[in-house]
Parts: sequence; C-alpha cells; structure tokens
Amino acid sequence: MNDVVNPDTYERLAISARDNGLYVVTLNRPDKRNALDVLTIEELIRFFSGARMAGVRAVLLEGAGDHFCAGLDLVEHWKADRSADDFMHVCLRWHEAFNKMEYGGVPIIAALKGAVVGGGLELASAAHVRVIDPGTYFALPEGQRGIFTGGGATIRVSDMIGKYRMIDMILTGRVYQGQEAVDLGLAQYITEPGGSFDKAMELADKVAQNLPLTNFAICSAVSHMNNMSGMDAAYAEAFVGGIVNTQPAARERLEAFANKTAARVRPND
Ligand code: 1HE
Repeated sequence: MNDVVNPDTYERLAISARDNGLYVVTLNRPDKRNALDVLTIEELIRFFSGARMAGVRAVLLEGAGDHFCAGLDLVEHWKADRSADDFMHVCLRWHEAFNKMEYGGVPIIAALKGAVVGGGLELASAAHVRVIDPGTYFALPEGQRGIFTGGGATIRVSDMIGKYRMIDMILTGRVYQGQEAVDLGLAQYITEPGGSFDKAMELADKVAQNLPLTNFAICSAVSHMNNMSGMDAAYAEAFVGGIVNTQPAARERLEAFANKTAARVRPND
C-alpha cells in the first residue's frame, strides 16, 4: 500500500478506502472539535500532495463528532506564544495544504455539519463541493478573538460570497446557515438533518467514475484559469482541452454516445 493512503501513518486524520478509488478522510480530533493544530495541517499536506499519484479518484472530507471543524487550534496558538515570523510560517503551511486541495486535481466533496468556523471554513472552502445539513453553520470568529484570517478566507470566502459579506462575517461574527448559506454560495447542497455525509458520498461516488484526467482538469485548471486574464485563460483552456478531450480513455465514452448506448442528459424529475 502506498504510504500516503496508509491509515496507520496518520494520527489526526482517519483515512478509509471505499470502492472505485474513493477515500473518506476524517478530521479525527472530535474532543477538540477538530481544531487545526500543526500536526493536522502537516497530515493534510501529506495526504493531498500524494493523493493523485496514489490513485485516489475522489475524497469525501468530513469531521468526526458533531462539528466539522472549529478552526485554528487557539490553545496551541496561545501556548506557543508565537512570533510574527513563526505565525507567518504557520499560515504558509495552511496555504500549502489548502492549495494542494484546491489545485491538486483530486475532487474533494466536503460533508459538513455543526460548526464550520474560522480556519474550518477556510478548510471547507478548499474543497470543490460542499454539502450541509440545516444544523451546519458558518462563521469567521476571528474578529472577536482579536486575530485575523490566515488560511485563505480573504481569497476563497470572498470568492464564494463576495468581499463585503466576508468582511461583515469577520467584523461582526455573523453566522450563516441553512438555505441562506446555499443561496449565498457557501455550499452547493443542503440535505435533511444529519444527511450531509450520505449526500456527499453519493456525489463522491459519482465523481469517482469520471476519468481521472478529466477530474484533474476540472479540479485544478478551473482554479488556475480563474487567476488568469481572460485572454490567458482562453489560451490555457484550449491547451487543457487539447489534452483532456483527446485522451484515449474518452474514446469509449464518445463511442457509446455515437452508438446511442450512453445515457442522455435529461431534466430533473
Ligand atoms: C478548541 C477549539 C479551538 C474547541 N482551538 N481548542 N475558532 C473559534 O473561535 C471557534 C472556537 N470553538 C467554539 O466556538 C466551540 O468550541 C464550538 C462551537 C466549535 C463547539 O462548541 P462545544 O460547546 O461543542 O465545545 P467546547 O466545550 O467549546 O469545546 C470542547 C473542547 O474543544 C474544549 O477542550 P477541553 O480540553 O476543554 O475539553 C475546547 O477548548 C476545544 N476546542 N474549539 C482549540 N478552535 C490561520 S488563522 C485561522 C483563524 C481561526 O481559525 S480563528 C477561529 C477559531
């Protein structure tokens, strides 16, 4: 077994293999509400840096216990009494982890519940699809804690809900949940109470059946292209399309369409 997917090599993450190259990655520190300490971030970097080459086709990301993630381990941070230089490096490791997730090419479906706050929201926003239930709530309590974001909220949360809503969240501690959170863009799906894991599993299972190179393009190229000018993005898209849309593995699927054996796209019931 590739060490990257060997559950015995992790302390903060529980890793479990399902069918079709689908893996469930669980933040496994429920007694601390899955607060992100240095070790958790290092383990996220290790898993997501090696996932694709280890054959991972999709990841369902969740938290153990009642909450997805309480954000930065405030107790560790307080005890360490870090210098500015030290904390800048902590933030850079967070960026390393979350960039590996967003740009790594492996689809990540987050099954959210309870608190998704501070760095927990930064982590969730590095996933490609977020599923919530009515009890899931989002907040940026940094303003109240006397600190600031450091794991990409200024980029990804602003991107999801707009700059001024993100500023309001961190300034006032505003909490979003339920359908309103979906309507604003914090999540793409809402389920019945307690249903986020099952829905995320259904989606992850579906996504794992796409061709890996196609998923790689979807889960890296779109983010990269969003950082480019329109002209450069169009050029890059043509390039990626040239490679992905001519992959030998796609021919079977294209042939099935041509032969009328492939499923057609239909409206929802
Ligand atoms: C923690 C943390 C944490 C819980 N760091 N230990 N994040 C926050 O400001 C959120 C802080 N946490 C909370 O508001 C609440 O804990 C929860 C809403 C998430 C959950 O409430 P509850 O009542 O279920 O749990 P609790 O009793 O508050 O906490 C249970 C334990 O988890 C307790 O430890 P214990 O040893 O006393 O049992 C808590 O100390 C521990 N715990 N959250 C450390 N965050 C790169 S910059 C990112 C900046 C941020 O992320 S700021 C946002 C920080």
